[in-house]
Amino acid sequence: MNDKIDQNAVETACQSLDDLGYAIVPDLISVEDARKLAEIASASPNRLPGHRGWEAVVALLNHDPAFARLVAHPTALAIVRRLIGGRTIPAPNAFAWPEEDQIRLMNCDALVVHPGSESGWWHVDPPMGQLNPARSLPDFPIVVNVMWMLTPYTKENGATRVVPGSYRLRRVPPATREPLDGELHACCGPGSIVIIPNTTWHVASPNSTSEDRIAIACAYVPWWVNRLTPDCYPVTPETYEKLPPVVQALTKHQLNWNMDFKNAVTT
Ligand SMILES: O=C(O)CCC(=O)C(=O)O
Repeated sequence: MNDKIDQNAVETACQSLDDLGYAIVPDLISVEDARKLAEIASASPNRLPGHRGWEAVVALLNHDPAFARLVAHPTALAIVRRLIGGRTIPAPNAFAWPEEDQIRLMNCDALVVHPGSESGWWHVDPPMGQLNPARSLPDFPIVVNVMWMLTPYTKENGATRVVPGSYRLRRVPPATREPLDGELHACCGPGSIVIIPNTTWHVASPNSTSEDRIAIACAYVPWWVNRLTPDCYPVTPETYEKLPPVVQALTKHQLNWNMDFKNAVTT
């Protein structure tokens, strides 16, 4: 599969991220390809439960290298680089990190909302919620979550909700599962992506339909972050050997991660 960069989509998404703090890019892969990937993800046994009815299917690259296509999609990577890649041109007093190593993959997991699930809690992704709450959050993201919709994303089946503009508030949302003023559902079709930097307030919604809602979350960090939480699962050396070069470049740091979790995993 040779996915091409869509420069117009990159510009439109970056404008939306600037204005609203999130972006939707429709139809980056076909509905049929999305359906096949949903089937593969659903067959993986590596699961971590979250709130009732929600679970993460973790370390998908180890389950099947087919997910490398999503991790490496050039349109998604171009948007992520703009958000967290940093400078590309050196200055006399500031070097530029090599462009090909500016971003790295933290994890590639499926996020499944089962029928009858409850709402999640409003949050911003780590490490924002773990920073000193007496201080303002940074005004730049440290993690960018690119969520690939493999099923439709609707109000009824648990589309992620966001509060547009919340990244300007530079604080963690209230600890609630209730609707927040200004919230909206990030609705779109299978094969689309929703991009949520970890400065934007968001939450998983309840699923009142009879089918799973399935997304693949590819979370990226800048080169200066290695492992964000101890329970990020690394690609195995065997998986690494099978990955295309662009995904090897995004995951090579994971080869140094151990699996020796000393604390309860975070979900
Ligand atoms: O599954 C969802 O809709 C949201 C997931 C989420 O909040 C997260 O991955 O941080």
